[in-house]
Amino acid sequence: MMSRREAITIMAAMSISPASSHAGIVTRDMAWWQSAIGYQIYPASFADSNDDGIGDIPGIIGKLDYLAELGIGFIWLSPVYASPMVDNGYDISDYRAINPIFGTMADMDRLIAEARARKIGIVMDLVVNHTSDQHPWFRAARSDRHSPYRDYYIWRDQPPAKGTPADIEASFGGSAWSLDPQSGEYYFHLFAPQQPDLNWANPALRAEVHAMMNWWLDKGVAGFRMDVIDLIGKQPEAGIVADGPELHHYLREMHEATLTGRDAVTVGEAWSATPTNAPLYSAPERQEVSMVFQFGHVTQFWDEKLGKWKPKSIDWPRLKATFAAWQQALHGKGWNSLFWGNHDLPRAVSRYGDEGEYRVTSAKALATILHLMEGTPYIYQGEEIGMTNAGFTSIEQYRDVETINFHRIQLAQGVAEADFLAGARANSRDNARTPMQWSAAPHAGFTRGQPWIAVNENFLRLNVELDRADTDGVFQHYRRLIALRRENALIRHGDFRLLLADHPCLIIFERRLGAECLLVVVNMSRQETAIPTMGVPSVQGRDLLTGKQVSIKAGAKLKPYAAFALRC
Ligand code: TEU
Ligand code: CA
Repeated sequence: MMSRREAITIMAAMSISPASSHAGIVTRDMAWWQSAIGYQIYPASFADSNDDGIGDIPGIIGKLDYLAELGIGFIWLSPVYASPMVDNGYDISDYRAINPIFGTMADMDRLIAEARARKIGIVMDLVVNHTSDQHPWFRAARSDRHSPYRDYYIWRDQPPAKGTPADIEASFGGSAWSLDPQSGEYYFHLFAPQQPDLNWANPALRAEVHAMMNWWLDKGVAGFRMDVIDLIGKQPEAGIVADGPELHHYLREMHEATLTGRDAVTVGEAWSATPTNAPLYSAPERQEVSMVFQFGHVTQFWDEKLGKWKPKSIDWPRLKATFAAWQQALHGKGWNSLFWGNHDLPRAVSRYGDEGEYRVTSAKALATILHLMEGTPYIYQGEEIGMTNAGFTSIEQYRDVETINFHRIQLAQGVAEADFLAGARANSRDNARTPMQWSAAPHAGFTRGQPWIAVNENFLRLNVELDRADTDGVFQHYRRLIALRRENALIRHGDFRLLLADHPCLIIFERRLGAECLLVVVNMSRQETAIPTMGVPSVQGRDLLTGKQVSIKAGAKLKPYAAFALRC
């Protein structure tokens, strides 16, 4: 049988587009999600239709034309299910109901249909590592030790002794074991105490999850983003949290029970994934998930002790090496997801670019790097106009459970308020959760009520209306990148070679497919930077993004955050 790479090379040579081909091998080898772009919506902060200050599903429907204009293929919708909202919906109390603050099930059905009419799929957030403590399963479990639901969760009669394997810390601070006063035992939760972990060792629980997934797939959703999916194989008593021994068995079983015969996309969130174990998730023959979100490029710049609260500055040679390792590890073996940001991470332009003088050019440069690698690129809402970190200056402005918990914990440990706030300003999850800036109208056109979290003060000069009207703006650049990927098998499937690996600020790589070659040249610096005498081919031609003639050669000067893509 022909390998995927061979099939694609032949297609490229014959300029067959996957959509227009009917040959079995082509449709099988080029899944729709390998040429589509994902766009993440954080519903509470996207668009508010009824002026209660909270974004909602009708608000999203009202913006579908905007998303279609951008050219996206699917929306990853952060949770809209029934939830007490301790963790903004990542604590679900009913997987088959919509939280009334976001709308109704009829709104949801309309969103699926209206999106489909624009060739956009809806990818649901599948949060099944844990439920809310208000979920009927947990209510039943805690009310009666003999309930069949008791074993849907993880219990022990004593808190673990310090230093024993089960003595695990929760992601939002404190012990992962909390006492349930009702039943007198301790239950396990890797996140907030209101997010009890499900016991995946229980086959009845797994069957319930599969049934729920099928219910959504039958409704017409395009797939799932799987929240912290690398944690479901945990064995807390043995101290095993991520990447447990049963993980891949559960994923294959889930695929078999829900995805077989369907053309859905699945993307697993896997903080523990490495270039070595990532093919286990996404190798097509293993039938697990389409791809994973991995975080190597994120966590490598966290502090050993204080983690995200003390981020290190970006070291481009290290970051380039990480990207190259991932590109190589999955080429022809699995599939990469590509992202700079999401609802848990700081804004891309603030973290990796320049949110000041070079905001627009650096946002475009970052987009060029990401969108011209192999994989499925994801855009986090607002990234397409270069939105920046929140800029909050006091703890009262924050809403996120993680930030608020760590504020309390770290201050109790002697961290100074100002130091904590500096860390939060750089890395709190709320940086990415301020409302979408649509226009210069009050509250950035997000709501006519009082927004649940403050709008970034820069909305008067940074909003969709202004940016979209500018041909040199961020939005139009994303549009062009998306179109370019659609038109070029080389961008979707070419191999990747990093040049000038050690250069401190030039990001230069080549993509090749058959006889085709693309050279990407980016200067991630505030300084004008000359191309060194060795290591970069001399190439002249038209920049595929601006149409301008450029000449890449030794000594050529690149302006701050200049970014080009040309055929070589
Ligand atoms: O995030 C997983 C997760 O580990 C993060 O909480 C991470 O520790 C933190 O953001 C680092 O900054 C997923 C969801 O994306 C997140 O929003 C949820 O809070 C979490 O799972 C629990 O469901
Ligand atoms: Ca609303």
